[in-house]
Amino acid sequence: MTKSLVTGGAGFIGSHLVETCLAHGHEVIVLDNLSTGKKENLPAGQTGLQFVEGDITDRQILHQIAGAHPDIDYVFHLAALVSVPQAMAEPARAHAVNFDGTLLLMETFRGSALKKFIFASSSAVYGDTKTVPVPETAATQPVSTYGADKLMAEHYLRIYNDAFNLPFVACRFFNVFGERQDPSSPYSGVISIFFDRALACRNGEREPLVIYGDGQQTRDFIYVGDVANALVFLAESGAVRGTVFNLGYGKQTTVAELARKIMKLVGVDCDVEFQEPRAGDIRYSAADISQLHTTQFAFAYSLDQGLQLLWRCLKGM
Ligand code: NAD
Ligand code: UD2
Repeated sequence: MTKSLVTGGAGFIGSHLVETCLAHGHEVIVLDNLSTGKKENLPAGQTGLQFVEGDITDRQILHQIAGAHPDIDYVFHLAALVSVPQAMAEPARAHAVNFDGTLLLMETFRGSALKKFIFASSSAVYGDTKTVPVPETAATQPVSTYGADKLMAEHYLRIYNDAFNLPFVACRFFNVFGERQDPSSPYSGVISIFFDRALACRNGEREPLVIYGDGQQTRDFIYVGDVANALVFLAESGAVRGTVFNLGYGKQTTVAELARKIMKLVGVDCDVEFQEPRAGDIRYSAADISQLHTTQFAFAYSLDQGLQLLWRCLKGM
């Protein structure tokens, strides 16, 4: 039986990945410190799923897991301190998790029979690139400590791949959205915030939906179900190793258009307030996904289908 370790498995993307791994017949061990994740995100009482509450920076826990499970096939490494403002406010703390934690995990599996180490990287490695859509070969110039740590981890993965035969795949996620994304922080994903606002508006609250800037900035929004599918596909594809992939749909949507789509789905016409652009906001962002197209992977969803699935879930809550 295939065995997978998912760090950050109780988080937004991680919990979807766990479901996909289980659906593919994997036995799954989740390692999560529940700093932003929740145990309730994981399927309850599921056979083949083991939850370990612990920190990726804890050497002892990593050795315990690797010792108890010498037959782990895949490590999906998603645990991270994901808030960019927090990573800027506390660079050393963020680095300890986002880089040192990743290195510890690589080191734990050096010399093991691991088939692949799959790393959740970010479009943040590019910084404010002028190349849109941006290919993986574009210059990387992160503008945040978060992006710099993700990039440094990619470099180490390549070195471990080449020098120590630890196969890896790194996926640079663009803007991921879907069920279980937490809308509660001002830096939460814009889709979760817009749905939250639109629902409040539907319930008669008068708080406006806020667009920072003129709303013409673009993002490449990708539904979490496709991210989870891609990660498992790239893990299981024997021929794929030592490669970095962009993970987006390769399509740009403006924030204003997104607001319209969400209000239409929810059936409301909320007040929209335009505020000053956010400091450091990137103007245009989209993935060049030619590299992903060299594999047999096919997306199962689209932005509109993902929005509909998310809306169906929120309606039922
Ligand atoms: P999330 O906060 O929901 O998930 C992160 C998970 O990691 C949480 O469950 C958290 O409790 C856990 N965690 C954090 N620090 C830990 C530690 N030291 N030890 C053990 N567990 C720890 O965020 P997410 O959006 O699901 O992000 C998952 C991954 O995807 C992250 O690596 C993030 O950098 C990357 N990513 C996400 C996006 C996006 O659009 N959401 C974009 C680019 C990259
Ligand atoms: C994403 C990541 C961030 C980092 C960054 C790197 C998420 C949630 N954030 O930030 O972690 O990797 O990329 O470039 O994936 N907006 C509004 N109104 C709102 C909220 C947001 O107009 O209420 C705008 C915001 O100013 C931005 C766009 O929507 O122009 C997307 O915002 P976001 O926070 O969802 O994601 P982003 O791309 O800024």
